[in-house]
Amino acid sequence: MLKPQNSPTRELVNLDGLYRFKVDFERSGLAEKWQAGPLRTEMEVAVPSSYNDLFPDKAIRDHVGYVWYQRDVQVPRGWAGQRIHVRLDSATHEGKVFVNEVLVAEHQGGYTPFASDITDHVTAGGTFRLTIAVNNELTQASIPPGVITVTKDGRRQQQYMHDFYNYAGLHRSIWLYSTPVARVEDVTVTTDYTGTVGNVSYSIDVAGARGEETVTVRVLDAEGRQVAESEGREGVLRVADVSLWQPGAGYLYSLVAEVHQNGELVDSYRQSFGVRTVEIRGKQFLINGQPFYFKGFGMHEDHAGIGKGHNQALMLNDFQLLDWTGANSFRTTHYPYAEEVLEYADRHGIVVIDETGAVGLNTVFGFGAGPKSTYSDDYVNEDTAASHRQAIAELVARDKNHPSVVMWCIANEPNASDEGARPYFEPLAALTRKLDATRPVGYVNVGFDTPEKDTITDLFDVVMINRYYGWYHHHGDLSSAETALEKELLEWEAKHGKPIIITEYGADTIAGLHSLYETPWSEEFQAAFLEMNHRVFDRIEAVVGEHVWNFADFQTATGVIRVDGNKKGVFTRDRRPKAAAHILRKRWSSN
Ligand code: GCB
Repeated sequence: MLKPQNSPTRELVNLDGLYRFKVDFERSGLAEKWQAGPLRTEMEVAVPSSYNDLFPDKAIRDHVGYVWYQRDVQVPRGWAGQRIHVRLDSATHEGKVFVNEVLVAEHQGGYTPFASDITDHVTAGGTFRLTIAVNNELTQASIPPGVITVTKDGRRQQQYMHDFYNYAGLHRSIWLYSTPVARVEDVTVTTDYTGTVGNVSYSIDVAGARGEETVTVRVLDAEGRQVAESEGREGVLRVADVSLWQPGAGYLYSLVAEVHQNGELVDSYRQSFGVRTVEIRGKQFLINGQPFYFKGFGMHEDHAGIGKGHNQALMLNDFQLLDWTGANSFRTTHYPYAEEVLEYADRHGIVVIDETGAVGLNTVFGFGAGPKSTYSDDYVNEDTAASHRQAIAELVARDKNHPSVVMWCIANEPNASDEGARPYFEPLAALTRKLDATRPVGYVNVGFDTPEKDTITDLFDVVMINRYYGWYHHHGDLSSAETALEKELLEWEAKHGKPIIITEYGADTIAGLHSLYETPWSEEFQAAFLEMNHRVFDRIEAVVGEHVWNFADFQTATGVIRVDGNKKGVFTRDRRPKAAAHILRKRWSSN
C-alpha cells in the first residue's frame, strides 16, 4: 500500500491536530448515529496520540469500547476532477470513518494504514465533517487477541496476554490527498546485483485506467541523477556501478513511476528503495553476502503522555540513543511501527526485523478464569487466524519496499507446543513466503517451549528465541543461569543448524537502585546479567544476534510483577541511561 505523497500530480493535506472527542461510555454512539451531526462534547483530543493518559480520569483510561473523534475538513478548490482520498495511518484497534453521515471505511488491526476514496461524498472547495469511531476492544477475532470480561457490578474489563498497556486512539497521522483518476496504485521493487550492476525488478499496478495508458519508470540515484529507465508495468532495470544499501550506510535510490495518456503525464509517484540482498546460508545471516550480527533491542512505541502516539522528535531521539549504544538493528516488538520509523531506518542503514501485532497467542501465561487452551474455540480460533492472515498481508503490503526490513516476524511467543500450533502456523508461514519470496520468515519462541517441546521452528528460516535465564529462571543466580543458557542454545543449534537470534534477554531494573551484591532490580545486576548473556552468546557459533529487552522502560497493565510498567529498559521511560546502557555501548561500539 503506497504512502500518500506530494508529487507533480498529487497533493497532500495533513489532518493532524485537535479533534472534538467523546467517550462512548453507554455504547450508544453507533445506534444514535453520532456521525450525523456535531459531537455533543466539550472535550478535545490530540492526533496523533493515545488518548488514555491525556485526561485525569480513570474511567477514560480504563474505558473498553468506542471513542469518537471529529473535525471539519476543507477540501482544496483545485482538486476538482481529481480523486480525493482520506487515509488513516492507523486506528487502534478498529476504526470506522464517516464523511458527514456516510460510512466510508472500516478497518480492523491497530497498526496498519487504511484509506478510502471519498470523491463521491465531497466537493472540491467545500467542507465536510470527518468523524472517526475508534474501538480499543481485543477479542478472539483481533490481532492481538484478548478477552473482555464483565465484573459482577457490570464493568467491562479488557484482558490480554501481552505485556504492554493497551493504548488506543489515533496514534499516527490522518491525511486528505488527491490523485489523478488514472494513477499508480502500487509499486513493488525487489533487488539483487551481479558484480557491480544492480538488478532492480519492478512491478507497477495502475488503477482507474481507460486502457490506453502507458507506464514509464526511471531510477534516480541519491543525487537525483537518472541512472536507468524503462517502459511497461513490469521489468528489470540495470543500475551500473551500483551503490549498495548496507547496514550503517543506507544508500537509497528512487524509482519514479509515471502514467501517461496520449503522451501526456497524468500521474507520477516516487518510491525509494535500496539495492541489497538477504540470505540465510547454514548458520549465517548474510546481508549483501556478508555475515551480519544483530546488535540492538526489542522496543516499544511508548512515551509518557502520548502513549503510542507517533512523534518525530521523540522518534529521532530514540534513534540517536540507539546509535549512541552502537546498536545496528531492532525488532518492531510487538506490532508494525509508524512508517516514518522505517523510512528513517532506510535512510540511516539500520536493520529491522518487522513484526506483526500477533502477540499473546498463548494461554500458558494464565488468564485468570479465562480460556485454558490456546488453540480452541474460545481463544485462538479460525477468526483469529483470519485476522492474522490479514495482519501479515497488510504488513507486507505496507513495508515490502523498505530495504531496512530484512526479515518478517509473524508472531511473538505464541504457544508452540500444543498440538494446534503446527496446523495454525504452517499456512501462515507459507502465506508470508508467498507474499514475499525475498525475505526470511521467522517467529519468536517463548522460554517454556524448549527445543524438545517446540513443534514449529523448523517451518521458519531463523531460530528466534526470548530467553530470561537469570531473571524468570534461576532468578538472581547468574552462575546457574550461564550453564543452563549455554546448554539450551547448543540444543537449538544441534537441532536446527540455522542461525539463532536472541530476540529478548533482560532484567527489570529500577534506575538509581544500587547494590554491592548484584541484587536483582539493581543497576549492577542488570549490567552483570547482560555480561553473562554476552559471554554465552560469544561461545555459540550459530548465534547471529542479540536484542536486549528492552530499549526503554514502558507502560504495561498493572500486575504483581509490574510496578508502573516494565522496567527492563536500559534507558528509563524518559530516556536516561541505566548503567547497562554503558555496558552495551562498550560492547557494541568496539566490534
Ligand atoms: C517476553 C515478551 C515481552 C515481555 C517480556 C518481559 O518474553 O515477549 O513482551 O515484556 O517478556 O519483560 O517479561
